[in-house]
Amino acid sequence: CRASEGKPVKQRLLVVANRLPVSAVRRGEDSWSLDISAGGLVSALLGVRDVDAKWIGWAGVNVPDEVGQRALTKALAEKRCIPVFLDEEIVHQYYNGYCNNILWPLFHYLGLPQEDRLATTRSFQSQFDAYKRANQMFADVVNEHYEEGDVVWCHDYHLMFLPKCLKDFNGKMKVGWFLHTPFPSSEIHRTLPSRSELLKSVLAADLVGFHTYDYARHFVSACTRILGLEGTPEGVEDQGKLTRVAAFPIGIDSDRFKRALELPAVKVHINELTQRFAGRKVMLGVDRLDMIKGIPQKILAFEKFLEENPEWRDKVVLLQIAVPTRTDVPEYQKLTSQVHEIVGRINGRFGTLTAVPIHHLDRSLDFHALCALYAVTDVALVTSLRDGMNLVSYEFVACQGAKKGVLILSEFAGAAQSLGAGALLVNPWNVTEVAKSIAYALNMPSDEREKRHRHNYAHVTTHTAQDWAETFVSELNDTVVEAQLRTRQ
Ligand code: ADQ
Repeated sequence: CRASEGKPVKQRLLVVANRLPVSAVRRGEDSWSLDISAGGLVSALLGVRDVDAKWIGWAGVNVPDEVGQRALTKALAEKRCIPVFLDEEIVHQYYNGYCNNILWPLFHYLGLPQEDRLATTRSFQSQFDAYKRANQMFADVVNEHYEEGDVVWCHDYHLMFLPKCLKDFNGKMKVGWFLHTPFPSSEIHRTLPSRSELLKSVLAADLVGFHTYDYARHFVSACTRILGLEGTPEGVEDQGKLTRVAAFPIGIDSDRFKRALELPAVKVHINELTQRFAGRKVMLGVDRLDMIKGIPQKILAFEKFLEENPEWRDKVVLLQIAVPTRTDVPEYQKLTSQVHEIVGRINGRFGTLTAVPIHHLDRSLDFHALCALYAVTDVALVTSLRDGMNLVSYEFVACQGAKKGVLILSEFAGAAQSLGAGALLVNPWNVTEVAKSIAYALNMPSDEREKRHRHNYAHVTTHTAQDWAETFVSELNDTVVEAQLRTRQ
């Protein structure tokens, strides 16, 4: 808190992310309906004490006319959101192109899309130019709303160019940047044609944060190897200017899950699911339908498990809930068909007239349905090929009460660093190993389950989203204070 005339004043925070936490639907020329999405970031920031936060981002819709833009801006202001308007062409080049076709696969070690590798190489420069233009548009909106003393927190790989744009405008602005994906090994980052420009613009921030120590280390070594700068225990130094680099592992709002489990509607749902799957162990996967989540690998491992453990065939069911994303992209359409094909084959192979081993749903579930599913699950399977953190693993743990279910977790998810001692860690590419872990999890003695669960539960309930946001914002404040002190000395 800052004090003003004796009254405490809340720290003003501008949160800048590609997407605002709302979905906007146009109802008329000048009317909009807005739905706030209670994502992890929103609940994290709602829980931060003494902060007065506003959001700046794209509303996810194209609004070409001024009347519509004015009406949307007004409606969003009531939700403490400020829109950045991006036209279709820039969304295509910046968001679909540079962010999702280049940075997303590269940061997850998947390389560039196989089929259009050459086309991507050809269009690289125009997409990068659009990326910089889009970042400048975000910066213009921040600059318009910035007041002295504000703290600006930029989020994710969409906005790596933003810290530089902001500092060019006002060197005194406190700017933090946090990456929600992994930061890959410097050997991977080196392959990016815009490698230096991106690193330099991120380094313009005062504080740079990652989910894990490894990602932070990769970033620092990219700066030392590619830019020739000096890495220090605190971060990266360039001509006397220190950019603090540190790990800030995200968490969830575990109380929200605990409260949901007490609701009568959720209890009814839990009872229904318990009856529906009586006599069978429930295994669960909840993922966005994205290549990084390793869904085909997970299902193939489950098939291997059924092959090798015939005694379990009618005693276990895998529920795979996969929210479709980027449905207009051919690679994602191919992934959907591939998953459907594998599920169909396994159900044909091991199903009976009354039961199938896999229930696969291509859809999102509402929060209460999701909590009920987590609660009835015996074994959760998180087999991401790479994942910045993976909040599903945390949510599953938070919803496990008496059951004390087992978490099988990819060693390539950031969550493996925090839940590693409680979970069964696997290499998702090794289906034989994952199949063995499934068998081990299903047969695990109750005292071992309890011990593992206790470890995970203690972590998830004490490292919350609110702690994450509070720590980042307070360190960002301190960093700038330190920097000012240095210049005064
Ligand atoms: P995501 O890749 O989206 O996030 P994750 O961390 O697992 O991955 O979060 C997904 C969220 O969506 C969870 O809250 C989950 O409940 C929800 N969800 C997923 N499938 C769902 C379904 N079928 N129905 C309903 N809800 C569903 C990115 C990074 C992660 C990082 C987070 C936060 O890729 O690595 O953990 O940001 O930094």
